[in-house]
Amino acid sequence: MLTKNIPAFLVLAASMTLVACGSGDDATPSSAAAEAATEAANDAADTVAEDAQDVVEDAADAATDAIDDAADAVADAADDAADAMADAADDMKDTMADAEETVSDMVDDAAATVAGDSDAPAASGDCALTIEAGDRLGYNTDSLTAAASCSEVTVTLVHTGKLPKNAMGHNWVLVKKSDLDAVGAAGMTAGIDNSYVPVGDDRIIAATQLIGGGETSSTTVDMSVLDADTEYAFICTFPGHWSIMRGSFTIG
Ligand SMILES: [Cu+2]
Repeated sequence: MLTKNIPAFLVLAASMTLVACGSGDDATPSSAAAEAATEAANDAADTVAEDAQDVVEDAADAATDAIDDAADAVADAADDAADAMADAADDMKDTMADAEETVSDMVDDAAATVAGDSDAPAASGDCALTIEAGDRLGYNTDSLTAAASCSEVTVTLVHTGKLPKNAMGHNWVLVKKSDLDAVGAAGMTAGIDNSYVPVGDDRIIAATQLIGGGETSSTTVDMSVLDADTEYAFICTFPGHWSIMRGSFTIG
């Protein structure tokens, strides 16, 4: 604006010089000088007005730009906030999914543990076997397997019935399969006080007590006395039971 004013000022000064020089006899040059001065003044005024308008327009543009920039900044901030919230929501979803997975795994593990526990007697049962008999003639299994790695195996007989041992007593006696019938027969005469197990009979490898309903009795089998090439069997020597209550005892 200042640079634009300088030519106008110079024009105005020149006009005034012309007016001063033309103050002689001829009125026409003087009038022409006045006209030129007026024109120059008008031009200068126009220039000033134009400059002012430019300044106002520039200011308006600047203000508009500033408002636009501010609006853009607000929009950007809003976008950023929305993105951040979306990210946070995604993160939360992931976290919850992870948590759900963890809970699911824990439930599976717990279920596996419970299942494992219920299998535990069988799984660890190679050296600790359990067999049951109730108020009917018969064991709950006709075969037991002891791990060859066991130095000794504990066999526990559980009477799951209610009848007393003199009516429906059971025991668990381990013998060679070849001795089964002979030991069964010998047991009949051994008497209930000896659990129907022949006393001092070296054919008896292991034997529990005779038990009635609700009772439990265990015996330990010394695995070192067993021969891998020999077949072994278990029987109940209560009179009349051995023909039915029998099973195979194998080394696995
Ligand atoms: Cu029996």
